[in-house]
Amino acid sequence: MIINWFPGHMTKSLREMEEKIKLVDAVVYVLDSRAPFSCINPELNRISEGKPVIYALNKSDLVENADISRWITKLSVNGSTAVKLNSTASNATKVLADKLKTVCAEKIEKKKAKGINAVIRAMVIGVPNSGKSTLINNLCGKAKTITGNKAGVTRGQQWVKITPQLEVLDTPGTLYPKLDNEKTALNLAFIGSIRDEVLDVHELALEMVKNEILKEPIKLRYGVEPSEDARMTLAAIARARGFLIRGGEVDEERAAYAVIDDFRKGRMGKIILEKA
Ligand SMILES: Nc1nc2c(ncn2[C@@H]2O[C@H](COP(=O)(O)OP(=O)(O)OP(=O)(O)O)[C@@H](O)[C@H]2O)c(=O)[nH]1
Ligand SMILES: [Mg+2]
Repeated sequence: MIINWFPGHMTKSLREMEEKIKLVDAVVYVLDSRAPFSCINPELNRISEGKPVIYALNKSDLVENADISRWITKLSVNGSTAVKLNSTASNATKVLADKLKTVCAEKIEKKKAKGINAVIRAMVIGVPNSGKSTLINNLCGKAKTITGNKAGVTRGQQWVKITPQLEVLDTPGTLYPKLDNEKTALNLAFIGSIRDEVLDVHELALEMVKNEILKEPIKLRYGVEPSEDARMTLAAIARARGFLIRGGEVDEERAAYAVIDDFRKGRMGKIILEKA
């Protein structure tokens, strides 16, 4: 499957992030817990270099706790830390606000010695649809940023004041321009980080039903044994779901949308595509 996945506007987004990085004390690097490795890209690493990084393993509600714990250990190296988050749960991001204070403790203490309350500024970065804007809304307890269940919702940067002592910068989701690893591209497409408009939904669903990790969950969800022939599997899913078109033919397209949506919404169970 060929994925044309780097829209031109991302170059501009990356450049704008590079300009603002000087102004921030820390970086919150938001990863989708279902595919943390694919969410880490060299461009974002380069931009955050030299700043304390807190990895936010977001959408943790969609994977098993044990898998998250292993990723937290793996990512907590070289001065970086990691926290487990479900940004859709109320007050779930307090742990992140506390971590920001910890990594900026030196600045806070220095200002305090001068009788000033430090203002901590953090840039929130990550691939599209990883939940950056939702996380920010959770931090401030208000819908200050626009969120949406698709890639590319945030179009420009936006500062959000969380408290008088904490400000965060929302950024548009960005990908890596030169990605030649098909597995990473597919994982990003599975989790909804690549705009569906540039993907062939039917082909994407075929890739899903072929995926080793998804075989068992597909069997459990649809009562269909994935076969060697991905189209046959998709047709069997359509039949099992009663997705038929006139003449009794199976509606593969509808099955394709269902498979993708079921995975993304966690209806196939807690699935991690990349273990630590
Ligand atoms: N299950 C679950 N869904 C989440 C979580 N965080 C965000 N979402 C959902 O993920 C989708 C994308 O959220 P956004 O906050 O718009 O993502 P974003 O990273 O800002 O996306 P871009 O602006 O496109 O880069 C929305 O449907 C959110 O409700 C989470 O922790 N768990
Ligand atoms: Mg956003």
